[in-house]
Amino acid sequence: MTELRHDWTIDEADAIIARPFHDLLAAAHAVHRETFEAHVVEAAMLLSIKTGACPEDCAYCPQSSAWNTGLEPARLMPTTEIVEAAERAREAGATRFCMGAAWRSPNDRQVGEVAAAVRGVGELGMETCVTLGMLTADQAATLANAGLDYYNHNLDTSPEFYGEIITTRTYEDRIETLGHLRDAGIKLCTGGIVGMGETRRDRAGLLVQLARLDPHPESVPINLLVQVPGTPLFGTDELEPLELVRTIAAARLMMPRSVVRLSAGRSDMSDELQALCLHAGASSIFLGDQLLTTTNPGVDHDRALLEHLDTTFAPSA
Ligand code: SAM
Ligand code: DTB
Ligand code: SF4
Repeated sequence: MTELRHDWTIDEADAIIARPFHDLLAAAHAVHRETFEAHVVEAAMLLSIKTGACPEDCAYCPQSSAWNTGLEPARLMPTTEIVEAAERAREAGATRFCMGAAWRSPNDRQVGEVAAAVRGVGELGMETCVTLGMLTADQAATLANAGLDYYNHNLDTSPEFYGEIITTRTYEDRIETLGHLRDAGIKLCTGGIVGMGETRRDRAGLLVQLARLDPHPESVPINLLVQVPGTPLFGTDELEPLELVRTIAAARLMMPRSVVRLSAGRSDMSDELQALCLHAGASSIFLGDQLLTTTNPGVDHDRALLEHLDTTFAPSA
């Protein structure tokens, strides 16, 4: 069993990503099989529970109030509606229900309302995940008391490139929230986005930040940038697709026991590219035809893809 390490350097990560393609994939797939059943994929489903009108200026995000993307903002959804959506997700085969809110950092009343939704979804027997922006230690404890399983809080890119993408918060702000979540005993879902014009060394820098966390995040989402008209990153040169595969393979080798999720951007990926990403060590996807505000392949498409790969969705927890 591969030893876990928390002292990775950027040069090491860069060298892993640069390894000859078939060597890199063979190594990553072998390490993947140490921990995961190669023909099983976890299915999560995502719901935007508060949409748009976000005060942050993330250059990739259609929900920022800084950009004109034509997105219709929506206030926080009532708990009953959230739980009904979770029931539909469970029927579609999802085992984890992820609730996203376009806040920079929620206030205590908002955290309390989301905690009630977490309780309601948890009672369905589904794993719960929320992503609400930055939290205080007390707010993390409130969510833990509601039985929250995972919190998504992405580092998104390297510290060096971060200022090109987001100026309304710092890298340190994100690391601080990850610390509060750890202290509250909530599992971490933290990863980032590739294809934003970053260098390979930036992608290595992101992976090093994630793999230096001790313990490693339980869940590492790798998003391919979804280019939304009106956002600053619309029109960015497309990432050479195999760079996504290499990044996932490196994440697998650096965080051998973390679940790597092939997250946003799958509507823009061929089935063959997705198959390579799953072979390289991704073992979780978002089900359904919508992520937060952008499209996703849809349940029928994903069931057919998995069938072609002799792969099944993980049974409910
Ligand atoms: N507002 C909270 C935050 O930023 O942490 C939670 C919601 S935010 C939309 C969740 C994540 O979605 C971001 O951290 C980012 O990695 C991802 N994301 C947002 N827009 C994206 C896009 N256009 N393409 C790919 N990933 C995106
Ligand atoms: C994550 O890393 N990606 C998901 C989930 N965690 C919250 C969100 C993707 C959002 C893609 C753009 C959109 O749909 O708004
Ligand atoms: Fe706001 Fe999150 Fe979008 Fe950034 S990624 S603009 S914080 S919703």
